[in-house]
Amino acid sequence: MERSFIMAKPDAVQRRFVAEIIRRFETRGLRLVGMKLIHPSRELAEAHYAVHRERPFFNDLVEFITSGPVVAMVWEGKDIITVTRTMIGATNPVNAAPGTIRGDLAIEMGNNLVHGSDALETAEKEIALWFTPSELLP
Ligand code: IDP
Ligand code: MG
Repeated sequence: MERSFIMAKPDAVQRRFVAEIIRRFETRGLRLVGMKLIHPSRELAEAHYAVHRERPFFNDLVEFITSGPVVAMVWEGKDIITVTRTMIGATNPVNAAPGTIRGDLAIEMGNNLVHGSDALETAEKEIALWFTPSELLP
C-alpha cells in the first residue's frame, strides 16, 4: 500500500485545525500509520525543502516552518499522492478549490496549512527524514 508524508504546518497547529485536517483524511478512508508533534529544527526544515533551496522564498519558508510545532504524519491508501494532493488543494490558497483544505481554510500562500508529498519517491525520502521505521505501523 502506498504512503505519503503529510504535515500540519505551524499555522494549522496555531489555528487549532489539526483535528479538522486529520478528520478529512480519516473520513476519506485513508489509514494513519505514524504521527508526531514536533518543533522542527532549521536543519530538518532545510532538508525537507531542499528542492526549493534556490527559490527566493526559501528563507521565509524555512522561517515559517520552524516558527512553531507541526504535526508530522504518514498516511496510507490507494493512490495516496493524488488523493491527498487533491484534498489539500492548490499551493496558492487563492486558487484552491472550495472543498479542499486550503480552499476552505486558507487564503495566503505563506500560510497554506498543510504539506503533502508530491510523488511516491518524494514521499519515501520525506518519511525517512521525519520518521524512524519503528515510529511507523507495519
Ligand atoms: P506544495 O506545498 O503545494 O507542494 P511547493 O511548490 O512544493 O508547494 O512549495 C512548498 C511551499 O513553499 C508551499 O506550500 C508554500 O508554502 C511555499 N511557496 C511555494 N511557492 C511560493 C511562492 O511563490 N512564494 C512564497 N511561498 C511559496
Ligand atoms: Mg511540494
